Amino acid sequence: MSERSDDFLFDQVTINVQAGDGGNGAVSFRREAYVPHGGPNGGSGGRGGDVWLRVDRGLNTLLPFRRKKHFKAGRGKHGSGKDQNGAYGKDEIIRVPPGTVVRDADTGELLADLVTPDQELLVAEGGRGGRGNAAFASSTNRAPHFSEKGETGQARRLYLELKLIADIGIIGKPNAGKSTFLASVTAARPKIADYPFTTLIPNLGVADIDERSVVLADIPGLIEGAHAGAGLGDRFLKHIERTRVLIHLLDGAAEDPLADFQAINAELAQYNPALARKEQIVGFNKMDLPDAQEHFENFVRNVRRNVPDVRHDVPDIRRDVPDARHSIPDLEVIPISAATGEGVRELLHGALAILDALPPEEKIVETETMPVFRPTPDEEQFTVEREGKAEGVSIFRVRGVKVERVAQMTNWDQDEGVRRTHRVLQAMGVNDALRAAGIQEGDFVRIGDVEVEWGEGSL
Ligand SMILES: Nc1nc2c(ncn2[C@@H]2O[C@H](COP(=O)(O)OP(=O)(O)OP(=O)(O)O)[C@@H](O)[C@H]2O)c(=O)[nH]1
Ligand SMILES: [Mg+2]
Repeated sequence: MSERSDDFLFDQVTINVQAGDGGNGAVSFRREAYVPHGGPNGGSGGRGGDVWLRVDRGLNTLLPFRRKKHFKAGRGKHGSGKDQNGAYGKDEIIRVPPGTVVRDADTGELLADLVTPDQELLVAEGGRGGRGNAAFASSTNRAPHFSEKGETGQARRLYLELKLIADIGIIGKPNAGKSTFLASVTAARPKIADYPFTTLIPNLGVADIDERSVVLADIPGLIEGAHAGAGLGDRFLKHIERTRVLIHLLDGAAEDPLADFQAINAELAQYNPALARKEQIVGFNKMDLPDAQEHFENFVRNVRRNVPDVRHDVPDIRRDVPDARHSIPDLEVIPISAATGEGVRELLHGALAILDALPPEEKIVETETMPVFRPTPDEEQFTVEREGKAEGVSIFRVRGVKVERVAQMTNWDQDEGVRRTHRVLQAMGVNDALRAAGIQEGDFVRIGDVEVEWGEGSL
């Protein structure tokens, strides 16, 4: 992945997401007239907000992430007296375009391929709220003087990559008129100009035709060597992978439209043979110009002869038929003028007919890395290791989902709360494991960000 192309293409980005921390639980007691010792009524903190990705069909680039790469959900409100629980933290919803492939940036694990509009993915979970002292009241402790802190929200780095999803991809050399065509059949208003590489980010448009909607992607122009990255071609070609039918647009007024046609097809084949096998229909553009009119007949006559060569990698029994050119599937060539609108509906209809003839289920969803199977970690499990030794004092590290959560949610300045935590850790077997590991009076124990001194009876 080159930084160079990221600057303006921006179809891949790493972002940071941080879910909200849970609110803290409160310590509070009822105060009523004539009741000298009211019961505990400290409410619990609210859950922290989650971070979600949501597919927004109106987006077709990751460009907004150029400015904003950090996302944070709201923290839960703290609990308070009179059994008031804190409000939940606000969720953070990050909008992404359809076709966003989501990976954990640190492990590379594929989390999801977000292809359907409004699809949602939970990417960081909010921390739970800390319990207030009311929640700890029991027959043995009717007036607990402690509460929990809120749990820290999950933080994560995500790698997002956009691979557009469209029914029809419009491909061709730079300046062929792809964007003009898109604009003529959809409401999209891409930039159009009389120089190559006007389009740098694929444009999406929706064509309403025959009472249905089809999504078209105007892919930036391809040049020779595209498959190897020339003109950023490899970045554009990957978008073609997720289109089902190709409209191959030619500048009919160019010097040699047939050579252009073959060059592009060769790039497709070299990038990925499956691309060369994708169904195509040709739009022979700029027919309003005399040069194009002049080239048209010749193109149609010769293109058929050349198609089997272009699709040389297709295992097709028909290639063995002596006169292959009559038996290859007909490549439709529609003369059009994207500028005047002549023939554009016909071209679109032709592409639709091909689309409809395709088998309904064609895999477009990313599977190149299957999600890794991870058994849900046993929360109770933990490990103990000696982390270091300094001036005769050892430091032990305890790791585990539950131990870390318990330690993090403890208010270490509340004696009763600290004692309760000790009991929980004792019951989990943490103390025994530390003794077995050789811990001595005066050593330190680290759990998450917490560090406590070890004394017999203290932990
Ligand atoms: N005469 C004529 N000019 C056209 C036609 N279609 C497009 N053009 C012109 O050709 C030039 C290129 O058109 P674009 O639509 O920007 O071409 P493109 O294929 O999107 O180009 P890139 O984005 O650079 O790959 C513009 O000046 C258009 O006005 C047509 O049918 N007839
Ligand atoms: Mg363009």
